[in-house]
Amino acid sequence: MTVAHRPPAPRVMGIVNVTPDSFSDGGEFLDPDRAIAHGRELAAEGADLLDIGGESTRPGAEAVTAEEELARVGPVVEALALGDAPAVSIDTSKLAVAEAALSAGAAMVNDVTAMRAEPELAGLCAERGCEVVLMHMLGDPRTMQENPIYEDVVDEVKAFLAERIEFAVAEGVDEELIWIDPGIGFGKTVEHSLELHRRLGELAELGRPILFGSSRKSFIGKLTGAEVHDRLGGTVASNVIAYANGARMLRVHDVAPMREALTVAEAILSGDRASIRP
Ligand code: HH2
Repeated sequence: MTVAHRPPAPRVMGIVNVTPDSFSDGGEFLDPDRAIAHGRELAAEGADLLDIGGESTRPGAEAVTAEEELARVGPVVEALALGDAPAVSIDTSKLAVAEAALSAGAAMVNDVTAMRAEPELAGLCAERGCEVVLMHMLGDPRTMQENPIYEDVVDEVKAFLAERIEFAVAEGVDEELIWIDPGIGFGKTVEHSLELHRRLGELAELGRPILFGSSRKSFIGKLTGAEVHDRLGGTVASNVIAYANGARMLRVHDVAPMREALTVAEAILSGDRASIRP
């Protein structure tokens, strides 16, 4: 068999939502002890990073204050960033939340607004030398899914991310620490989401690794008819395709099945016999 290409092993980011209203697991882990236990479970399942968030970004979600967000995520970040557990990422757009999380040991700031909500976040990340995720979103979480229109979704996402990389670097962020993300579900129709999967490789031309977050999202339900808790098969298909097309980190709720699928996908794509068990 010819080896088509040999992509480096992807990282898996496990989602820990400390919120009452996240679209798929709202309220399940609002209690800090449950969130911490969930993070440890995802770590045991093979997560390379844990992405901890205290504000839902689902369409129509209520905004929360920095105080409230910090009260939710603070104890969870502190507990999960200890010891040799996976690295912790803080999913926030707020300077105060990011600052506290980084001080408590977080190694990455994942900002769905790509530092547009609070541009000072860039200076903080530069100073702390943390990894940064810049994500594309059209509009804001309240209205983004109403009627997103693009002439060419991939070209526009790419141009946006190029501009945000330039901004972050101008503010002192080390370019080598930046991840980019097409923002599946953030101002995208089903067709836009599918096209972003197919043409993901074009975003890699920006020279930064791609983080991909499609876990349980509505485009899967619109294709399969499955309710939010029943979208694992669709999630796995989406993420395996994203990996084959260039994604280097996959943000998912269900870490164990994703790891299993990636082990097989990686073996197929690389043609490497080393992963075959005796
Ligand atoms: N998606 C969500 C939240 N944060 N961050 C990145 N970088 N990429 C994403 O695709 C992404 C993200 C939404 O998913 P979830 O956290 O499960 O839901 P909610 O925002 O309702 O808490």
